[in-house]
Amino acid sequence: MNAATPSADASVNRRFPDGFFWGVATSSYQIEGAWDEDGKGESIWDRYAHTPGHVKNDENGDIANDHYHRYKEDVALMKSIGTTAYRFSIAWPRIFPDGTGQPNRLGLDFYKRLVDELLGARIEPFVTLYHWDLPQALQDKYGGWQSKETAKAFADYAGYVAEQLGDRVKHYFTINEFASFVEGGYQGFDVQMGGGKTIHLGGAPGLVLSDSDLKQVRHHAVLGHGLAVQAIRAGAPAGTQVGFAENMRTAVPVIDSPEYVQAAEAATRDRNAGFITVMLEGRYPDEYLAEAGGQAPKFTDEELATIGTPLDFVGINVYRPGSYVEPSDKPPGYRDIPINASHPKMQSEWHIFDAEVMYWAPRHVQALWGASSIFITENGCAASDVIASDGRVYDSDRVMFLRAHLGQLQRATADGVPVHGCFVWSAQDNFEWIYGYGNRFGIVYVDFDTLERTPKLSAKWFREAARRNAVV
Ligand code: GBH
Repeated sequence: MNAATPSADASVNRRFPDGFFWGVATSSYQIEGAWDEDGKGESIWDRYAHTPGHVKNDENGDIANDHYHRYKEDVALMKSIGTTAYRFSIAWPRIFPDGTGQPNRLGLDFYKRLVDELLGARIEPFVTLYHWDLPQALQDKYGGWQSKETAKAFADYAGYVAEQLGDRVKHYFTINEFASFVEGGYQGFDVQMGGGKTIHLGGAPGLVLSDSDLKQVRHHAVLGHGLAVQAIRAGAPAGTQVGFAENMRTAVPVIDSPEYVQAAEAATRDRNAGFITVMLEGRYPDEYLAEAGGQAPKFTDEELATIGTPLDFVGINVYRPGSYVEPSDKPPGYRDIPINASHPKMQSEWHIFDAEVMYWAPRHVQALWGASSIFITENGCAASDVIASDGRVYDSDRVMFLRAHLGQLQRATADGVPVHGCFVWSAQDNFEWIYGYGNRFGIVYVDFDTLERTPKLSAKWFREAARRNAVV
């Protein structure tokens, strides 16, 4: 063998740091089913999906993957594909059917059973407290996140869960994807695609508020996060770690040079002003308030201090670049470049493809906010998966997607960005919100007639990567 021969063993130079978590993720409404069992209250997604015309083919999460009854099989499956961490969400209306008041013991018991099963399989549980299934009662009573009362109720619920599960769960995410449920649920929002095209997305509760009202909803959501962080710390044992999981709008620099990187960082800070930036800086950027003018959210200094409560880690969902930027002589010092019409994309209509985002997103988080611990709380893609005649599912495009993204993530860790784990979305195909069951994100295939689970080719890839703690 001469010096120019490449190493045959990826684990030599494409390894992740020791102790890196190889995770998969899901959320309650998307997989549990059992929508009205054991005393569970109605959620806004139950109501929204039960109303015709909202979800493709009028599908809903009534049964979904029936994970509520099949969780043991699902944990065993996760173990068999080498998973070392599982990020799942708790359905608030299972714990407090009316949003507040008396807790429902049966709902809590389900999560205790699930967590015990995970710990028995040596899979670390990571709990998300809010993945969009708000108790309908709080929507009816307060207009949901339009009121501070919902933020307070969220903190009470979060504190209660942390107290009840504190002996076995060490990591909590308060809220998943603020932008998605706030902008999507209370106004609807446009996503930039190639060739100047945009698409419009929405979700429960399906309201269309004014810009100023929307900014107030955003404020209540981050306030709910901050109050929940404090309630979790008050209720859980010392050493419990808390953060959020946000789909950061990441600006990717066109060129890897200091001016471009600086422009991309500035753009990322601005684009996330109402969520990540205020949570990590404890204040709204001046430009955000100036731009909003009379429509700025109303807040107190005390609320800002709560929103900015220091966190143990930063969680980001990474799917695609939000934009590409280059430096500009004019304020704000950067400009978006158009995305080409032929830009590659994955199956979901919003999903443009560029794995570089997996390098820049955590690197921006470290550079902008000095985060000392970062988790990639979601990364993955939908694909046109089918069971082949030999019974297998050949999702070659998902293998490409994951390998490319994890390659960029490994590059980030090699550059000293403190990423401590990555959760593939998703552990299995599931209910993809307004797209129903059409968009399959799983590394495990689910037949939604028989509910049979079949690991895909990507699960085999994941297992080998996890085993070697490296990009393979
Ligand atoms: C996440 O949402 C959700 O957490 C999860 O429940 C869902 O199943 C999964 O991803 C797959 O969709 O702002 O540039 O990223 C993602 C929902 C977030 C997708 C906003 C579209 C807009 C493009 N959406 N995104 S961008």
